[in-house]
Amino acid sequence: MPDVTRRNVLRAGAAGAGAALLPVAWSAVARAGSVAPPQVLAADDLALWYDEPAGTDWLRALPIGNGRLGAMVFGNVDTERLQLNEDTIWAGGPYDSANTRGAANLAEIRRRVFADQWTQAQDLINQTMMGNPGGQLAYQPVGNLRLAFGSASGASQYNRTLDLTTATVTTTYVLNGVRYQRESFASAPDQVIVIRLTADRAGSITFNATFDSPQRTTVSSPDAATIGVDGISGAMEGVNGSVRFLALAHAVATGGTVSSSGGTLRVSGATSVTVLISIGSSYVNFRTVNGDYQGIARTRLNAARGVAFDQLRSRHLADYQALFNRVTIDLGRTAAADQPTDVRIAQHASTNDPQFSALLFQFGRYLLISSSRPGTQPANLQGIWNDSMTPPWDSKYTINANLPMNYWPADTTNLPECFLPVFDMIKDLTVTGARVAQAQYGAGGWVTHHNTDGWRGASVVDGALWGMWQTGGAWLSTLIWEHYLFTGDVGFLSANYPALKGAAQFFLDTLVAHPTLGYLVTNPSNSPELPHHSNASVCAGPTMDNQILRDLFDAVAQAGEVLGVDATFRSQVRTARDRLAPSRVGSRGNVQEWLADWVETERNHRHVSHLYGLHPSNQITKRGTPALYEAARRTLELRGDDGTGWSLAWKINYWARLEDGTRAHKLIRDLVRTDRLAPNMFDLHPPFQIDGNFGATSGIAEMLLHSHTGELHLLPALPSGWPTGQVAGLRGRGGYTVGVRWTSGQADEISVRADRDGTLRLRARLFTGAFTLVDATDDSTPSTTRPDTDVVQLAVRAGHTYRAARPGVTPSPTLSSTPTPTVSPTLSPTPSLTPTPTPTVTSTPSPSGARATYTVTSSWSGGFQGEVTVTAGAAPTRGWTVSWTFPNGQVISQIWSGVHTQSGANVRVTNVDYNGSLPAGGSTTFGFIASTTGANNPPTDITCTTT
Ligand code: FUC
Repeated sequence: MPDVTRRNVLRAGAAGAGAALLPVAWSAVARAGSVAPPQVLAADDLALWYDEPAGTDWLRALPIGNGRLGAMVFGNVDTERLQLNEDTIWAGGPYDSANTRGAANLAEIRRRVFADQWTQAQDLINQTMMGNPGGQLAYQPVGNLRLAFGSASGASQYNRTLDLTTATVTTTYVLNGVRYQRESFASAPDQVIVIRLTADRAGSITFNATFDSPQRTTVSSPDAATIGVDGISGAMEGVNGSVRFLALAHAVATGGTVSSSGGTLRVSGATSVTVLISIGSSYVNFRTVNGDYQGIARTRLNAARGVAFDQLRSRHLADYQALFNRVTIDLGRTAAADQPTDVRIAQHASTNDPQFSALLFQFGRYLLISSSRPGTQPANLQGIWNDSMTPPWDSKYTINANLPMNYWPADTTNLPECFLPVFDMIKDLTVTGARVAQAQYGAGGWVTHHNTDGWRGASVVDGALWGMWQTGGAWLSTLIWEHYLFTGDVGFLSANYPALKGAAQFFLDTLVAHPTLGYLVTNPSNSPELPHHSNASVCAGPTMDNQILRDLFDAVAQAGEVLGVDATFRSQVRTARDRLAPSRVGSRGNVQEWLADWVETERNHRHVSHLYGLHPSNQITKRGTPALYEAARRTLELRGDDGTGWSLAWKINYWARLEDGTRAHKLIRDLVRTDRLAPNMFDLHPPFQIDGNFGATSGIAEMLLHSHTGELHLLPALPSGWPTGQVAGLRGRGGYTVGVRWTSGQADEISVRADRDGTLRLRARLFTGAFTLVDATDDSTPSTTRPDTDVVQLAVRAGHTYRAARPGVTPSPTLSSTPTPTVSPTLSPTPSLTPTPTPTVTSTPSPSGARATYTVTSSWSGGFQGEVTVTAGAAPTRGWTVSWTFPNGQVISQIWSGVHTQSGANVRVTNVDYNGSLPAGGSTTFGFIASTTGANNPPTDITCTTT
């Protein structure tokens, strides 16, 4: 395997143009008389659908994923292709990115920057401060599974969908009088990808299945119904490929025959077939790659083989829908939704298609659920979907814009669990980043620059112009506090506080006083990727750095207060914070991007970093800093609307924060164009970059709800294009679940459920007229104050839902589910524990109040899997905890929705769903997969509690 020439990729894309990678803009023609297929209507139009297969075009294939495993499903009639990914298959192997030449040149670099000798400073950075190696390593594919069916000639009634409500890709067609159907999904509970093939005439399914891969691999037939591909990741940047992987595909058929030899799986004359795909990787963490990848692949396949397809599917649905169903959105529907998805994109500029915004919003949530789950890698530049050994920008993590924006919708759209991989990554970076801080700056704490990869590279890469940006770790650390603001989870804050503190420590150690202005500034750094003079981006104290550091220092000080720790450190960071340069209005009425009032060399540059203070931060607000707020608007006018896919998505969020729904909506329309959205709705930089999808979802949420100034502001940027609609389940900082319904651009009804006791400020135009406000949980009328004409303030109680409405408006049952804290869950029927022998439950569930307890004893060894189904009683319920405790000796390899902790000799697995809701009679399933190092370690004391 030749060393991947990453620099070539970089050259094509580093300036952001990506010219060599530009896909040709595509087109699609409206279908006369088209109507959405019944299954799309059944999904309330929350489905992507097409009347043609993807052919060879990856950007027409449809993504499925369970956070760890990903596949692009092509849906071709003659040969189905599943292009496969596993989220830890990275080129190279563990490496230490710190440059051991030390910090000796830092003083001279700083001197040159302060002397306005920027290019000379960059030269010295390129000579002395680059990481080792000078670039990072790529995320790589596993390969493809192809099912060859034979000729497609004569196929008709073709249709394929990606149903976002079930996370399933379905392909149907009629061939030789037989209706065929394929359903594919990636199951998180069972950790396999499942393809179900059915036909309406017995014995009609015949195909050969094979693996192929661009990696160094060998294929095999491990048994009579299974094929495998065993490989190792590629070398790159002089680092040998070291991640080993095994993918297995196994077929179970009803009717017909199945055989496997020489790496080919043959299915003949079957009536239905289930193909299970399992993938194991040797990546354990950024330092270790000796995992039992073959054991993992086999254990997961063997466990799934014992589960009937219906059960696999129902577990997948329960797991996925527990996340996806938390937010519903309806922006109205027009006949535009009766065209296939690619046609809708191609026509978007000339049609009124409000449902497409709802689809785009939910597609981003779908992609986050599918690419980022507790215990997995964070979503990279392509989520988890990549077919190339040399993907654009290595498909890694770009921190100066892209990685943070991937997670903007995580909390606001009620997917807090999907955020967790980022905090695991931050923890890794505190280790590698501490090495870089020490070696390259002689500083304590930890630092990360503008990129990282699977190995948690933390040094300066790609050249000073792009890479010499110090505040990557600082920005990531602010996400800890941000997440805490939504969840109020003190345990989480405490566990992640060391990372926050370490990020701040680095800057306490490295900020320097500006020689003339006196401010404490970063030096050297840049305003991401934008030269302020010809070929010179490096500078001291760019506005974005100052804004990020203000947030970082505030966060660490407030976290220290919450946790009651580090009083001295707190006052140190507060002192440093007060010496940072404020954001300023420049000569053009704009927000100044640098300390000096320079004019950017590229007026329409894609990065608008200095408005970080407007979004995601709250340093620039309409009512708090009116002058800067106006300057932010002027900045956006000067920069212009156009940009890369992700840049457009940033601007949706910006205009939403500027409370300009018309302009935010215009930016959505700019993003829904054939040069910015692929036929499969993947956002195009171009090329494909998933951040634009996540940014769009975040932007739509920001148009409907703000919570960044200590209040909930409903419909702050509602465009006239969405005159009537409803959204439910959005989350606000402070721990609120929010729903709102509107007609003619005006809220009719607002619902807010509080997680905690506190004071709630609600801002909405509704409050400027007549309205009613009740505590819907106990039917009382809360007393209110009116700090502003459109603001109501009230004391709220944990678990209570408050409803404001225009007089005479009938409460909508779908806006919030009424909490019924007295409901007892049932664990039904008994905890299911596999494999055999089935563990013995020695006490039956005895729900008392909102709690049920089991004691379980049994013998077991090897792989282990357990799950509990929580069923609501006669009334809906919200919020529950399921926990298992069992003796030490297990390795928890996968859990969904929750955390595991080790306390003394016990491992405790806690599956928490504190935001989900269950309708009356509804149920959801929680579980984990563990492997053991010893036998006879049964779980004990399974409890379930609801709140
Ligand atoms: C930054 C951006 C580019 C691209 C890359 C992945 O370098 O400036 O536009 O998004 O990250």
